[in-house]
Parts: sequence; structure tokens; C-alpha cells
Amino acid sequence: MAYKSGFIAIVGRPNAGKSTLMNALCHEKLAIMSDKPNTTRNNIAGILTKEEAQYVFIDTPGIHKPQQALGRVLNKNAYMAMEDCDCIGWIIDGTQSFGSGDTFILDRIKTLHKPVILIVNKVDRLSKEKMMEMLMNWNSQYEFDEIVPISALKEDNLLELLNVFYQYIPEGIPLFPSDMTSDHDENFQICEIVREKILTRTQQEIPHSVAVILENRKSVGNKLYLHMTVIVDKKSQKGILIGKNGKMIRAIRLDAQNEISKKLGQSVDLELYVRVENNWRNKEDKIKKFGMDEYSDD
Ligand SMILES: Nc1nc2c(ncn2[C@@H]2O[C@H](COP(=O)(O)OP(=O)(O)OP(=O)(O)O)[C@@H](O)[C@H]2O)c(=O)[nH]1
Ligand SMILES: [Mg+2]
Repeated sequence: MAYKSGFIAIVGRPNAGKSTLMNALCHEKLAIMSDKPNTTRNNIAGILTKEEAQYVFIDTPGIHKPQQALGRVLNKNAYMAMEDCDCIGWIIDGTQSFGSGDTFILDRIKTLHKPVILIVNKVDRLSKEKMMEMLMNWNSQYEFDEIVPISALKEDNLLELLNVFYQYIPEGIPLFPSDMTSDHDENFQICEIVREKILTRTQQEIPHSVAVILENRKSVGNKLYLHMTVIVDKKSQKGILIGKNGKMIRAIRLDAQNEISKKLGQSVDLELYVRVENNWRNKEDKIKKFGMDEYSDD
């Protein structure tokens, strides 16, 4: 069997399960996940080095109709990953029929002339009959190279999916060292964990309005001190995020501190400040500064 290596862009609408899938395939939490749409903002590589191949999955932001500059940047990140890859894994929420949001993605796909694997996710929520109906519904939309039903959450049929990807990536030597699992560093992951805890505990506009910055990290003895800022884009959101008597921000801080400390295998002291940057999601310089514009020119 020839050794293979290649890039597989995991794309789809918000909430389809892209990050859950990438993490499951890589056996590690490399990207945060939540039930809020547009959780992922950056293209995040998950590298799986196996005996037969090195698979480089690119988790991408969910493609959607943008309302603000941030939304346009997120879509751009996903589109760039589609252009740069060897194979596209288009993941859909199998409980939903083909809809207008999917035409955005299909139109892009049609211009690219690349292998496209349709990954029908969340089949744990479907009866056999419903699943057959969905597969027929989606099969009629495009000539997919393959259609693979999975459950990313239950890790169902993922080996089959990997075998399919193997067929569509080129022969070649590994592209990254075998011990490298992601292209983003620890500080990025720390910020993302804080954002995930905010997403989990907040509703409506808040999840979309936050950005997290690591201001300072410093080790004293065996303890790691992290000084971080949470940016919101309206004054009213600051109060909600802090909560009555600081209850909300304290809960977020503890959730994040626990997970970061587990991840690093080290005791962590996390300090969180909340700061308002009015309307930052419509300001390209801020979006760039906060690290979400993966393809800016400078
Ligand atoms: N029942 C079920 N839920 C799933 C499955 N895969 C993902 N989910 C859930 O779907 C929600 C979204 O998952 P994510 O992995 O964050 O989705 P995403 O496509 O990365 O979303 P964005 O980053 O916002 O574009 C989470 O609540 C997951 O637990 C699955 O196979 N079955
Ligand atoms: Mg995601």
C-alpha cells in the first residue's frame, strides 16, 4: 500500500459537527465545540499520522449568510481551505434536508472540481427509514464522489470515513512531523477554551460578540498564571457576562481554569477581565488583531 498524505477540508454549515468530527478523528480536543452556531472562527489543522497515511484535516468556520465583517472573514477562511485542499469533506446535519443555506456551499463546490465526500452526520438521531430518505434527498443534489453516514458524537463509522479519505488524497511523504497534532499553539487553545466556556453558559448575542485575548502568561514554581481579557462589542453585554455579583464570570473562570489545568497537567490561576470594544465585529483591523483573519495580507 502506497504511503499517502494530504489536506482534507472539513466544511459545512454552522453546527453541522465539523469540530466534533475533527476532534474524534484525531483522538484529541483540538477545536472547541458548542451548540451555538459559528463556534469555530479559525481554520484549525488536526494532523493524524497513521501507518498508511498522514491525514491533515482542516476544521473551518461554518459557512453562513454574513451579517457583519466578521462573518465575511469566517466564510473566507472556509473558502480558502476548500481551495487549498486535496479533498473536500462536506459535513451536513443529517436531520436537516437540503436547504437554501446549502446552495452557498454547493455553488462553491461546483467551481472547484475536487473530490467531494458528503458526510451525513448525527445519524444517531435518525431512524433507518429517515436516514434512507435523507441519503436520497442529498444524493439528488450533486454527484458526490462518496456519501458516508456517521455520528461524530458517538464516533460511529469513522474508520469507514477514514478509508474513504485515503482513496482521495495523493501519494506522498508526511507533510508534518509525526508528533505534531495541530498548527495552532497552546496559547491559542487556552483562549479558545475560555471562549468555549462563555459559549456554553451564555445565550443570544453574547456568544457571537466575544473575543478572548491572552495578555500575559507567567510560571511561578509549578503554577501557571494566566491574565486574559474577554472583549465584548457592546456595553450592555459586559454586565450580562459579569452577572449578578460577578456570578457568571466566576463560573466561566472556574470552568476554563479546570479544563486548562487538566490539559496542561499543571495548576493554573486564571484571571479574566471584561472589556468593551464597540462594534469590533465590523472593524477589519480589530478582527485581524484578534487573530481571526487567517488570510490577511500582512
Ligand atoms: N446528536 C449528535 N450531535 C452532534 C453530533 N456531532 C456534533 N453534534 C453536536 O452538534 C453541535 C455542534 O457541534 P460542533 O462540532 O461545534 O459543530 P461545528 O460544525 O464545528 O459548528 P461551527 O464551528 O459553529 O460551524 C454540538 O452540540 C455537538 O455536540 C452527532 O453525531 N450527533
Ligand atoms: Mg466548529
